[in-house]
Amino acid sequence: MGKIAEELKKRCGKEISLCDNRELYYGLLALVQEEAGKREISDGKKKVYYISAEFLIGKLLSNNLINLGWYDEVRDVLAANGKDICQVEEAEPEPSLGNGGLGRLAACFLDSMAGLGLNGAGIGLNYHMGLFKQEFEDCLQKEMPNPWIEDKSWLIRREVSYPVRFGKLTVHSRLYDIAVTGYQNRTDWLHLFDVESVDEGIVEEGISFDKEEIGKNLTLFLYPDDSDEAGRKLRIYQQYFMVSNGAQLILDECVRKGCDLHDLPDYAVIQINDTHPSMVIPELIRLLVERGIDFDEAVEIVKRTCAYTNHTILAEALEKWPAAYLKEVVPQLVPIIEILDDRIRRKYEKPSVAIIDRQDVVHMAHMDIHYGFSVNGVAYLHTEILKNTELKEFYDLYPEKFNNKTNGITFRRWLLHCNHPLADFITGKIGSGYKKNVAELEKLGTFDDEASLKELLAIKHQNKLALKHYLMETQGIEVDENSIFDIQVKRLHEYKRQQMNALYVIHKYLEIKRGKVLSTPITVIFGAKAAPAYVIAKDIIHLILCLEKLVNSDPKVSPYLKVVMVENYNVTKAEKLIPACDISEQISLASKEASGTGNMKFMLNGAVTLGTMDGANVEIADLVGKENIYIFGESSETVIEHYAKADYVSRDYYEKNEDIKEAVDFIVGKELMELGTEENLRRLHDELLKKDWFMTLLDYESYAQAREQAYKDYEDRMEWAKKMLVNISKAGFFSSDRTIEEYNRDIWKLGKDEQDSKAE
Ligand code: 26Q
Repeated sequence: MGKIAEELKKRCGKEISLCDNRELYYGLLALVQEEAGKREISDGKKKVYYISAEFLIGKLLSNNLINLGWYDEVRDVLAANGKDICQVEEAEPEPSLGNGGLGRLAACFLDSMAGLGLNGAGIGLNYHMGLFKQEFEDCLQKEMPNPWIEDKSWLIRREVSYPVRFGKLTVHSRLYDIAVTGYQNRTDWLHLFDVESVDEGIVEEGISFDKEEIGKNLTLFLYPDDSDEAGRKLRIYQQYFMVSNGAQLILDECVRKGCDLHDLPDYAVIQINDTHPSMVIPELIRLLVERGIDFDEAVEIVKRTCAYTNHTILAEALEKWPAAYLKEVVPQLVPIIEILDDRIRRKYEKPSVAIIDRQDVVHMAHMDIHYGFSVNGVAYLHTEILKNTELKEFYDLYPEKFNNKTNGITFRRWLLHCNHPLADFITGKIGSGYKKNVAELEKLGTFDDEASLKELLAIKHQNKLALKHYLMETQGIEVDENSIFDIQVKRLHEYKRQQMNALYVIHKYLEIKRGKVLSTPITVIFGAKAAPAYVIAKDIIHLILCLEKLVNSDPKVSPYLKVVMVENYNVTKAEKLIPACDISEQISLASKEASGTGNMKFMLNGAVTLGTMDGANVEIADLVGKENIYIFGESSETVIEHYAKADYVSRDYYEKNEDIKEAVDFIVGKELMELGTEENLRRLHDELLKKDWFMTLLDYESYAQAREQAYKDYEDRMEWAKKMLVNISKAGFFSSDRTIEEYNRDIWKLGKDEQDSKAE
């Protein structure tokens, strides 16, 4: 018996063949945790702290096994005992410590940091319920709590606790760590802070709870509903709790390494993931002064330690807090923020660059830009828009601070783990080198002979079949594996324009009804959660669920068209959907999607993008060339101009185009009204006709055209397989290893001695 089998048997306390999947999961968890603990990266003077309100890590077992190089052996040991590793994976609950892209990016970054042997850590919060679990009832989204912490979990309780003061209330934290195993390398830690007084019992109906009892609710949920005042304040409590703990941990760690706090920037660099952790700036200043450093110097030290990443240009997502809230929740920070603001006002005339505005509202991003040394966007276009439009006034002040870091994804999870057949195919063609050095993926491009392309198509088919079974098992929906799988999965937001996709579905439904059948059937798959208080987003979900009912139960239409709205879309579901995708919908209004990272995952798994020139789609288009992507829609310049002139009128497009009019009016037609709720459907119809803030109708015509073209091209299977091959072979650029190397080269500058690329 091999060593792993023996050790696993020991952890389980009985023969492997006698264990159930849960017992095996716990046994493997214990084994992995022990091994990971032995590989800690503790050397190196300077360390990067990635501080983020979200780490959407997904399930960890398989990913850790792959990174440790144990996966194949464990799979074989289990199989030899009549067990299936996929079933064991099912026993693991998914931690939902993030909303979407920003949180998932943080998780990919940790994986790459550890894989590159960088001395780094994540700092965040241990939400007990995480993001809500989505259920569908009467074609509506219902939010339910999503507890994920079991008695045995990846969390390691540490004997570390800090006091955190909120005015008169002081709470004491508790640190939990999760090991981040690096691919063929060593371990970094994700530090998640919690309070022991949290009470899961205060959750009432759905995900509502008493927002006043801070001690009981502080780390209960990820971003509780911010639609009322108590919710917004709770968010400030959470943010301060996170940054105060983080700052105390960082200072302690540096001092322990022998750092004189005057030299903090030689020991620590703090990457602020969007503005959610921005209070770390005044908090660090406060702590440094408390530890004897002069205020002016503390400001300079912090300025050389903190770097800020912007993930959005949506005005409503840029955090601003009324100073009155801060005075109530974190009174000790307010005088500091006032001094920081006062210095800016003395130096720069423009009121628009102040930190505190005339309404006494604090602009978190402004504080980050003035008092950090780096400001980065997350894709080329996004950074250009920040520099030239959104943050232009700041760019004029500090051009040297601005830089781009195009997002990336970890290939370990998004290829090696989620798509074994494709990973094996690639390894068979070009060897394993690409797993560590993604640039080697380009070599795959030469394998465009008929036999290789057929293999590639067969792999896609196999993955579609697996998804078909999964959808049947989980939602009882039958799809045709020979249809085109056209997928849009991401958070629900009007700017991402799931409603445009839905309008096309309506159009197709009506065409088929009129007898225009398709040579290849289509399966349109959606997956999306809407923020609980985002009314129109929930109306769009309602529309999609009504369409799902209507289309799938229509005997004339359903052989050609199916609609699936995947319930509770999360990382685990993404891992099943992405490998099975033919067409990847990336259809945001140009200028609005900072980057997108789903687009990269789909590309890597051999899907062809249908998208606008937005976010990282621009870079995908550059890499694959226009034959291998379907681009449509107005450019970001045109869109930005429409906003500036306020001259977009959706009704004009509705009146001009018969297809648009028909599809839009179908939303309030009798078929859907019979299935759905009038209030929701009517509100959505009104929104599209009277507002359409994200210009759905502007791009509809060119969208429908591009989509038709893609479907037509799909018919030539060999030509399509070539597009798939190009997409996969050009995906190397989007490895988060590349992104992290750039962060380190340009921002963090961890020296060579902080990097240790050898496994122990
Ligand atoms: C702000 C204020 C109050 C309450 C909540 C928020 C809030 C919460 C979450 C604001 C933003 C977020 C999340 C943003 C996000 O996920 N952005 C995405 O980041 C990805 C990684 O960079 C990009 O690829 C996506 O384009 C971007 O939308």
